[in-house]
Amino acid sequence: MRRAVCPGSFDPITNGHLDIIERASKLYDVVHVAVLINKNKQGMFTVDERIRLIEETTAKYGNIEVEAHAGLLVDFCRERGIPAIIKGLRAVSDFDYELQMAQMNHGLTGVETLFVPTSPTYSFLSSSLVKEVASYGGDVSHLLPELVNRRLVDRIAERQA
Ligand code: COD
Repeated sequence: MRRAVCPGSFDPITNGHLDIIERASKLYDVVHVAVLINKNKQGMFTVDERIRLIEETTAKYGNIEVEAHAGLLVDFCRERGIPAIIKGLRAVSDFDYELQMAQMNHGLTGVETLFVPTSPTYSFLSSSLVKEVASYGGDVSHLLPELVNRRLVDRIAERQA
């Protein structure tokens, strides 16, 4: 069984994430989506909410397992026998940090990182930008799965009430 992991914060999942997950799902038998918990970062969505949004938007691929993880990504991989991390690369600006993480992770346990070039449509897209634009009333519906866009608009309205 060939396994890989797509890790991230997914706060919330965007069409850019989905594109990478979908492409990984065609290359591997099982794709684990790991929602990494960062205790120092207050998210827009709780970890459980992020997991549910990922599960609902990736169910159609049929081979995705979604879990939260607090700690090192290499430990997530080691505990599950996952040999490969899949990362999307948006631009040269992503490369420096992604390369450092890939080399550190490989040095720690030998896990490989594979980079998938983002689709040009999503090369400017990040969860943070989407949240910022939406919080000022901008329309980001073309950048998110419909369900995620609805939840984001509702969450911002709740917070601004
Ligand atoms: N197009 C393509 N890919 C995208 C896009 C897009 N528009 N947006 C995001 N992605 C991909 C990228 O590969 C990105 O790395 C990944 O999705 C996750 O993105 P985010 O924004 O949800 O999550 P990040 O960048 O905050 O995630 C960083 C990690 C949580 C993966 C990282 O910090 C980590 O591995 N943490 C665990 C602790 C650890 O092991 N630390 C040591 C690292 S050496």
